[in-house]
Amino acid sequence: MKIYLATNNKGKIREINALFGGTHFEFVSPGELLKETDVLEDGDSYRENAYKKAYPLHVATSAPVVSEDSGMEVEALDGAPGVHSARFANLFTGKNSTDTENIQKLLSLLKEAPQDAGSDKDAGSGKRDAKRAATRAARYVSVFCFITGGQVHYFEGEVWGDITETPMGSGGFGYDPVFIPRGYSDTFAQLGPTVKNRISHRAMASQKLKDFLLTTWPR
Ligand code: ITT
Repeated sequence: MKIYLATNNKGKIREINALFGGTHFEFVSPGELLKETDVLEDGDSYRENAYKKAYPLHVATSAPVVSEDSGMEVEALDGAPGVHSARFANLFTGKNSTDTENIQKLLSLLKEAPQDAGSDKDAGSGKRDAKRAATRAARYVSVFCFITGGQVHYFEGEVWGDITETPMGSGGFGYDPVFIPRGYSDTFAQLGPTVKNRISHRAMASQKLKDFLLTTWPR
């Protein structure tokens, strides 16, 4: 069964179809239709932005539509870039920015942030908390929006990790070359799609969507 996926991001389409491998669902790009229903992703939350992407396409086609909004939240940057992850390097112009530009901006803002979270001897002195607040800990967040027959459903996932000091690896997309998921010592870009699609924020959220779709439209 084909379902529209309201996105311009080829990396997302590839990953989401891989995550639904073995099911009877295939996510297809709406192509030109998406241009006609193009929206400003200016919401304050992933849910809001995901809804803004899916709703106009649902109205235009009357068909079921899935969209996804995602981002990277870094502790030392108070949760930035968050919903602004895709255009982080061009925040004030609103123009699209490349993955390389976004990564460069993130790394330069993090130059002063230490890797460690403080030692036990700092406990109680306030030093450890200060250090922890300035760590390179980060999480990826993914929120799917699914609209069918005017009903809206959301599915969320996250994965925690740390931001590296330099980019490593060539797989994936976006911030993958600088994100090491917890429990691993390589970036998502080095680990490759098999590992990423098992533990990522998108994998967690899409599992929930998958359960819902399989119940709604069993094979
Ligand atoms: P659409 O809005 O067309 O879906 P987009 O790339 O603009 O595509 P978002 O608005 O959801 O998507 O922005 C998410 C950004 O967060 C994305 O461009 C990456 O920079 C980053 N990101 C999200 N998930 C990621 C992942 O799995 N790997 C790397 N970067 C990711």
